[in-house]
Amino acid sequence: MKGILSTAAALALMTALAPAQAAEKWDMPLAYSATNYHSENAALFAKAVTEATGGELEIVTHPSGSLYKGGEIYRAVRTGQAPIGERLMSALGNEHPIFEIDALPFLASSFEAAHDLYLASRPAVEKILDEQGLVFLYAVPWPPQGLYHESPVNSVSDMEGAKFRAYNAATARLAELMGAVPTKIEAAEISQAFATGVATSMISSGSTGYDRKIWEHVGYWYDVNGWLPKNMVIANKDAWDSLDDETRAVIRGAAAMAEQAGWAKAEELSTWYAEQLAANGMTVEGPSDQLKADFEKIGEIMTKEWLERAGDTGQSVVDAYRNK
Ligand code: PCA
Repeated sequence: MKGILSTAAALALMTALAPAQAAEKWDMPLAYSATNYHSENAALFAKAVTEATGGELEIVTHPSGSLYKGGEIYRAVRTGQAPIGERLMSALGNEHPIFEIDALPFLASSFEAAHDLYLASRPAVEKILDEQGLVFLYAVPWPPQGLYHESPVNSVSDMEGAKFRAYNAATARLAELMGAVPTKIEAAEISQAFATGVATSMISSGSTGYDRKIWEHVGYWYDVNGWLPKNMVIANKDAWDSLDDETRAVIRGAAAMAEQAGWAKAEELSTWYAEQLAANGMTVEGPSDQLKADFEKIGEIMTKEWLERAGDTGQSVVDAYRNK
């Protein structure tokens, strides 16, 4: 009797455990709002993987920095606390200057140029990620970056002393070169920073201004159109290596789809976001000739400084991009 019972108990236990052992769940931290197209795109990617693997690998997205804040995601994935995640590439300049290449003012300022720059830099990015125990999956751009400010800006000298919200070292340096005072603040904390007067200006896309209802705090957006920074999705290499070939192929396929859809979406929404800023009462304009010239000068300084830091790797990527 005792033997039969324990056999039955063992069987019940095995059936209960079997699916749980076979199926795996990957939590995927994201830094930006659930309704932002990057997050929606990542959610579609996650759903595609979950469905194509029949639930064997379930990917669950956690937007708005709810699982890890933007500034923590890279480390979380690298150390394996999260198997997969999305991070703004240009915020990773401390890891390697190559990650900042898409935040250099006026190096690539259209979607087409940004895509060329992406293709030229991807091999170097993949190599560096690999050395850090990470697997590159896909990257999607933000729309072109513009200047948000509380009052009209005709030249960079109008930015003197402004409290400037920066999202990476490059935008902090840009603020310094404008004579503004930078503070690094993640997108999720923008509303609070502007509401409390910690920041009064920033450079970002129409997308982030729209997500954060920036018209509640500032009245002007100048479409400087200087660069298109990207978010990338990366996986932890140990987690990746633990998957079978079939599952990895499914992820690669879903990543390629997400990348293509994401680039198309960013471009499609770019004008729409600017229209929404205007519809909510903001003055939305191109930069004055003076402001544009000032930014171009700053861009030259920043590119020169970056090339000094990025060495041969940086130079060869810039060459590959320019000789395309
Ligand atoms: N939005 C992000 C990065 C670039 C962008 O357009 C942000 O402001 O944090």
